Amino acid sequence: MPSVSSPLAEISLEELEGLATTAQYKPVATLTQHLTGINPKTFVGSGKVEEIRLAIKRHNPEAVIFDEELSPRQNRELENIFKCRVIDRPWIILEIFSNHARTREAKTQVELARMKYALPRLTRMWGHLSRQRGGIGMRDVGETQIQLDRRMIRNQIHKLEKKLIQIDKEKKTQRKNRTGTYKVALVGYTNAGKSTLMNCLTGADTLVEDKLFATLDATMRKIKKNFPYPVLLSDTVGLINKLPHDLVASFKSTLDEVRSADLLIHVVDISHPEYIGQMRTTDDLLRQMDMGDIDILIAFNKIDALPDMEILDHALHVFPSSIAVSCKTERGIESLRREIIRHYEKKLVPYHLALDHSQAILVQKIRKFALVLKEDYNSNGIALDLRLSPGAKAKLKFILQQSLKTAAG
Ligand SMILES: Nc1nc2c(ncn2[C@@H]2O[C@H](COP(=O)(O)OP(=O)(O)OP(=O)(O)O)[C@@H](O)[C@H]2O)c(=O)[nH]1
Ligand SMILES: [Mg+2]
Repeated sequence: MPSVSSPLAEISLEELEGLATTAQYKPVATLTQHLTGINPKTFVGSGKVEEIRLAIKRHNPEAVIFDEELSPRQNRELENIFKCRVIDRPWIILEIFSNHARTREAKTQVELARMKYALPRLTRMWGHLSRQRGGIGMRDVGETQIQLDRRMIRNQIHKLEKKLIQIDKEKKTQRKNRTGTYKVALVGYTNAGKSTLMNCLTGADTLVEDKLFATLDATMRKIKKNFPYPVLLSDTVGLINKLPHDLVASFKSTLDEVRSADLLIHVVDISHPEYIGQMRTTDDLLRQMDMGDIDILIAFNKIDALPDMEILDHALHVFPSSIAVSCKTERGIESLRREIIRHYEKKLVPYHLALDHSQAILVQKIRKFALVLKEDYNSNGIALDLRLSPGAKAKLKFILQQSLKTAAG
């Protein structure tokens, strides 16, 4: 696993080992190099290439994994020299995503990202496309086969893109039905504890695992318990440094749901030595996915695992409106709940509504998505004092129109 050597690179390499293990590779040797410039042909310098070649001879590994994205040319060149499969960090991430995807949407998106990534990288070494080992097989095949495979991949990309457009349409319809409810999304670096927090807040049983990318599909739960208003909470895919570009593009659509959220809770594993870097990566990716403008509440999680409370004091000082929690001991969860409610109430606007007596049945419906402060039944009808979220206004309008239609019909 060659990488650029520096303290940051060490942490990145550790993370790469985690990724490789999750993808079911067993690391046998790690090599680093302090690069002053990138070699356009082989990424690392010729001395390091030789060193890796010798390590391959000694360990006979299944693959050599680079912690950086290699260009298709570098990938090809290195495989020719090493006579061994060469993989880079984005590909490992794609392999993991491919193994963990469960829903039709996630599977389609990952497959599309993988195809786009593989297309310029097909080599004799990688052989033709099969489903083995997360996708690209190892058979040594000729140029004609590669040409055939390229054509097959292009067709496949086209089909997958069409399928995604269809899935997207279906999801838009589902989303329309959800306007009006306050939406909160949990975002953050992989393994930060998003799914655990989701379970803590909702009492749900979402998959929690001490591995990278346990969650791939956005799960949603309506929470009523301990909240004065219904809140729709979604758990999302974890983010990571050097996420493949095609995957970011693909997941932009999965995260459509998140893009329409009223509030993002950025879950941070404060017990991780690189938590600041992880926060930065998350912020950058949120911006790339057009989510930089949504209100954010930072939740510093895993405070029970902190070796030194000064770390937390410092973080709370730098990010003053953040909340410290531990999903394990439930410390701080109540404060987080209150903070979510405070954010919600900040967004509510006063609204006065006059209804006919014949529309009395609507009051119950309105109560489900709006705060009813006062209801006055008088000879003219029903006067309501409401507090509405911006999304709830659209919902109210819809309900009133429906009621008028029914009355007219
Ligand atoms: N000590 C401690 N561990 C925690 C806490 N919260 C979560 N964990 C552990 O952290 C690991 C990751 O938790 P998840 O909830 O799966 O993390 P995630 O952010 O959903 O991860 P991905 O879905 O992979 O992005 C699990 O082993 C959890 O048990 C906490 O407050 N304290
Ligand atoms: Mg998760």
